[in-house]
Amino acid sequence: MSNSVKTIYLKDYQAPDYLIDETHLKFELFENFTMVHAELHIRRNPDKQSDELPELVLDGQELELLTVVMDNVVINSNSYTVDDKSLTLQPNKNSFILKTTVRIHPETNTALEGLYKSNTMFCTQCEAEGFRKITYYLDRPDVMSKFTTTIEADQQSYPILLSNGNQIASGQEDDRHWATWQDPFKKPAYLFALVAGDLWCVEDSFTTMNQRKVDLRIYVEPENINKVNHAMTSLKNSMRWDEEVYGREYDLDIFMIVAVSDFNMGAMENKGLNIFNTSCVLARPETATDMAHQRVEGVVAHEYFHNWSGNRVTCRDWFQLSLKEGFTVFRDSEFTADMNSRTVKRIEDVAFLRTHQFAEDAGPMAHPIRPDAYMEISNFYTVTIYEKGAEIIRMLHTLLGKEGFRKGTDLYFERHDGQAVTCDDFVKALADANAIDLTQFKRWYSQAGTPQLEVLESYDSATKQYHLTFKQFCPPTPNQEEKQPFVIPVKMGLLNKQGQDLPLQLVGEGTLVGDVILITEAEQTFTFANVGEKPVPSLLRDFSAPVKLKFAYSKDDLLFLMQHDNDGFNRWDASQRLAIEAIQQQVVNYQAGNPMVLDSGLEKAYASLLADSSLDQAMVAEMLSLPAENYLVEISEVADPDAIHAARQFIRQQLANNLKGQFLTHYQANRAVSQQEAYRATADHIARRSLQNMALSYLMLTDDPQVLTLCLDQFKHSDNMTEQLAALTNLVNSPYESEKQQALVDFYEQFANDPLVIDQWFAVQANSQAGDSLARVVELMKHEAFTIKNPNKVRSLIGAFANNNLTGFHQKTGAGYQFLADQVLALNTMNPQIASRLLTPLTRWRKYDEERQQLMKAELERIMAADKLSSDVYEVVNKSLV
Ligand code: B3K
Ligand code: ZN
Repeated sequence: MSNSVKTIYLKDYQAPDYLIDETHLKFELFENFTMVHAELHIRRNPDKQSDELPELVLDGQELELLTVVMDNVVINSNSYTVDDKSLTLQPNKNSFILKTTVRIHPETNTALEGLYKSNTMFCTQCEAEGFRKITYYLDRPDVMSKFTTTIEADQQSYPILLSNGNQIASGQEDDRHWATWQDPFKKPAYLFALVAGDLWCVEDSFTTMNQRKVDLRIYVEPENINKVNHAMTSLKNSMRWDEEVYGREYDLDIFMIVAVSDFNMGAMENKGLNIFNTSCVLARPETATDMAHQRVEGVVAHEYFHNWSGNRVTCRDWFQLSLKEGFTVFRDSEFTADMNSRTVKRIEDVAFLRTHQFAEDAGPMAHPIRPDAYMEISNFYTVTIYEKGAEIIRMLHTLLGKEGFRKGTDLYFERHDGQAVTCDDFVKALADANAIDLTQFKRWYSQAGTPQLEVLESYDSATKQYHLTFKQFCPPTPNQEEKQPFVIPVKMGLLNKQGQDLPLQLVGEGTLVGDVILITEAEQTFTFANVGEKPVPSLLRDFSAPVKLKFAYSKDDLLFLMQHDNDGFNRWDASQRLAIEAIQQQVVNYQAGNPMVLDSGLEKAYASLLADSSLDQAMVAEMLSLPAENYLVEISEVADPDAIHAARQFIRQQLANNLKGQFLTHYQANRAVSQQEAYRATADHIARRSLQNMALSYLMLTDDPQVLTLCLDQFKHSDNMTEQLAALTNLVNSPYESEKQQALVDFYEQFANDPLVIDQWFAVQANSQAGDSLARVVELMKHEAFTIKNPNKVRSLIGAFANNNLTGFHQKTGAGYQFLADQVLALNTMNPQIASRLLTPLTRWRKYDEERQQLMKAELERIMAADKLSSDVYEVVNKSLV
């Protein structure tokens, strides 16, 4: 199979020969099989005329074809061809009705793509190419059709029958019942959804800006009915926000969300019937952390926003995926920023981008946000398409300004409503609405890699001129040696000695709009006039472009920016640069066998952060958290996992010892409030808890029995998961063996009936810094609560270990690599998408020393040599070994 995997190119795109105006589906659901009857109203694509009628090639996989009828004439099997990917027919008319019946097996579908079962319910996942596992179809996003769907099933086992749109009929016969749903909006097959099960729902309503009442329903399995309030509130907030910020109103009379336990990703935006991973819907204080609450809010918003950016205006082909994903991530991150703390959200997003997307951009799977080739589209739901895609949209927002951007999106939605379009169409709408040329900007769509932006300064006190020279360079990526200069908006300020922003007055060449300068050349100098003293530049404020900024800041500059910059993001960034420098020096000491030392500047900076009561607690917590190990890997030439871990840990330890008093004061003050006030998932409460837990994690390094008592108290007597899980995490990483074991047992007993909490329990152990973590993970795979068939379990145990447990995964014996490869092979046939995702850490082999490289490569080669590799796994392994 592996060598039959083909590469698909954007340049080969052809409009479809046929269109499907109407799609009528009937599902008969049974325990051992499902019958799917499809009636397709097909006609030739008027835009593609030729003399002869072309063949009709319908996509279909794993379908048992029973009948084919064209315009009421049964077609016998001599008149069509079927292979494992398609059904080919020769039509004799320009328009006709094609009816097919197929038998499928959702009950044995472990790939969780197409129609499958999660626990006892039936559900679907069709994006990107899952619909072809349901029936023969033109399974491509530029074929948009009006769907009518009838579902018939056993009444007792499946009392709830749902599909897209509005329910228009229903009935009952003996022990079976049926319901018919109709979606008035044309849509591609990837947005089709079906659910059948024994579900309960919470109902609410939303009145739109034009006073239309929309029914809102969130369906869950009965035991989860008390965990949907947060998702419902998030949904209503999202609907209001999209009206206020984008002028977008919801368009059906009903909006439904269904939560399922077995789901390959977070959620799916099917028209009117979103299907969610339970982890992105269910949240209540006792079982979900603050982070989980925020994830629910963000994902609910993301899927809801797709109703316009994705569904009403969809993608022409899958190369355009970022058209809907980048834009929608930008929309949801702005929503979250408006609902919570804007600066904290920006910090979190940038930390994520730098750790994960920069690493992807520097690795074998690097691709532009609009790729020009792929083998398996499922492999392209990446941090590049999503998160870098969102950064590109953010830059457009910066370039056009709030009003200009809104004019652009208004034109985009108006011009392309009901169409399947391209990234070019999106940029053109923005350009047309603002009469601006975005030709050069579009290089961000076609060139992969993270540009480096090196900045040099010079100050002339005689002329009072300050010069900044920018040099951009983008390293080569697979199939792209040379890059053209990007348009890079740099939001900036020049700080005087008092820490105030000087007015920016540009002289000579270059563009300055507000506080944003535009870099367009490979090398470019900007001159600022009337600068009375040598300033400290604050560059790339708010992280205005996804680049690696290099500027030779002195330690004093960084300390100064940390305290004075009026851009919160850059204050945090200065703290990170300072910490990185301190850690990297200790990496060198560790490797040379020299004693490690704590930089006094860093300690002083942390002490003053802790002493400054005027600061936002969330900001203090962000600034006190050292850069993640994974990020330290990403910025290393050759990453040494043991040295990185030891250096970072050493600094944490020293800070803990030296600033113990201050940490304790913050801890106790915040813990006291937590004990008095009921939990709320609001920004101020979250900020307080994150500082409290940050302080606790430092304090636990001081080996003080009194701190252990505090930690145990927090573990046992918290009314919320944020505090309880933080305490558990600290215990698991502590030297207090018996307390740790007891806490793990108690936690499991307390939450054994809540799979999402048990996922956390697995993850905490997978991330454990105890030396035997791999053995523990292997043992936990045999635990009664673990099953490799459930993606959440795989992610929380295997994924957490391989991605986050740096020293455990990269142990020198190669046992971590071998373990991961074994799991990839086990999942390859069972669930190719999950198998392929799990591979990510192995694809980064070039980052490590020669010995580890060999060990990692050997595992990739072992996977490559295996029988029957899925296209998903094949593509990633193949590209990683090139
Ligand atoms: N559009 C879906 C992702 C589908 C992934 C298919 N392998 C979720 C989202 O981005 O909203
Ligand atoms: Zn999305």
